[in-house]
Amino acid sequence: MNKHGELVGRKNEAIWPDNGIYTRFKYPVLTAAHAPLEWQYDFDHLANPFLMQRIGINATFNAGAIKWQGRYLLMVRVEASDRKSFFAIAESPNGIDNFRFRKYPISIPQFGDPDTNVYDIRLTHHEDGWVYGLFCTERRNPDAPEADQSAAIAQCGIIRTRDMEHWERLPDLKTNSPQQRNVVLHPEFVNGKYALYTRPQDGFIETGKGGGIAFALTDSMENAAVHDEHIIDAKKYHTIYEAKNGQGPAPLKTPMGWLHLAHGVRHTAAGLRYVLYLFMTALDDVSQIIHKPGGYFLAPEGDERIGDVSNVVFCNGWIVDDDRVYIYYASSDTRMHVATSSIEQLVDYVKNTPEDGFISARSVDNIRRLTQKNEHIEHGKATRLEGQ
Ligand code: M1P
Repeated sequence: MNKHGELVGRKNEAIWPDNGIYTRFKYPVLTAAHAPLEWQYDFDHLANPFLMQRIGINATFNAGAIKWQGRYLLMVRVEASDRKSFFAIAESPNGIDNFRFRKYPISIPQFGDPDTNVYDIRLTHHEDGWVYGLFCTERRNPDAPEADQSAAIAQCGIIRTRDMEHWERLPDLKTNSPQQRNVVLHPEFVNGKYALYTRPQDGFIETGKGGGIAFALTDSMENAAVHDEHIIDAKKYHTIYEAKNGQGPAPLKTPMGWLHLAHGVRHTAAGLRYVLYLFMTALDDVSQIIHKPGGYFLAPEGDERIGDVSNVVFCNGWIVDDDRVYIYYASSDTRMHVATSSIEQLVDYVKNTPEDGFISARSVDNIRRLTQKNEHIEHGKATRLEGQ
């Protein structure tokens, strides 16, 4: 078998011991090297006598996810060497390895002003029957001076499909915020409307008075427009989400509430650090947070720390299959990984992990309380042994 075939067909291995919350895997599920060779090389010997790579693939990351007709599908943000991102679907029979890209990347229909760049799609199989893909569409800020060639405007683009093959483009989401990123569609109607988690922000980089996870309703997805966004999970001083945060994939329904996965961003001397955290909203009010563990759920480890944008983990796709949850996260804007858990474990985690007390003294209290509890358990064991 050739090297590409070996890489794509490599069996993944769970890493033990895990932390009781989720299990990581040894190999990334997708890297730039997984991209089909046909995308990169002209195999016509006469036209390409040196067998030169004609098109470079730089990274495969930030994938939306869905289980479709028995297979695990990732709708991956592929970034070519020209820095443009696009979407391509990779499929696996088991969710942890053997992800293979479909023959062609997806051609997103244009709507109005063409997208300069598209990224970070969230897939939602809505109860209206459509699978929606909400993604970030980026265009140059037309008001930026000529000297500034990096000022951009980010907004939420929308596509939908019934077969994961053919995509219909809908008009971009309209909001009152100058910029939007990390917009996610809730899978059920709320009060007869479509419900969105949004991330309003004042500037492309600086979030200003925005930067938290907001909630909003729209009457339709054909002309999606929200008039009122209210922040339900704000950025906060000296937490893992002090700079900004964003909803990850669409929330998962459990008997106890809706499980949410999000990313939080903090400042460090070495730049921004992105980690993942979980929270739960109420079944009867999907904008009401009822459990929110303190700290991060998953942070970059080992090789995950290094990449094009180091010290980042980002997740916009997870799949629940019976009770098992497949969490697809990207590291450092470079490659895709999977971690597995279960609904039961994740619900236990959100309910029983101490909340953030926002001051060091409360963190110490939590550790002392747990240590004392363990002391009693040890003492009880010793007493039982003496009595034997
Ligand atoms: O580089 C880290 C991430 O930065 C952005 O995320 P956010 O809008 O939350 O800051 C996005 O560009 C994302 O794709 C990227 O992974």
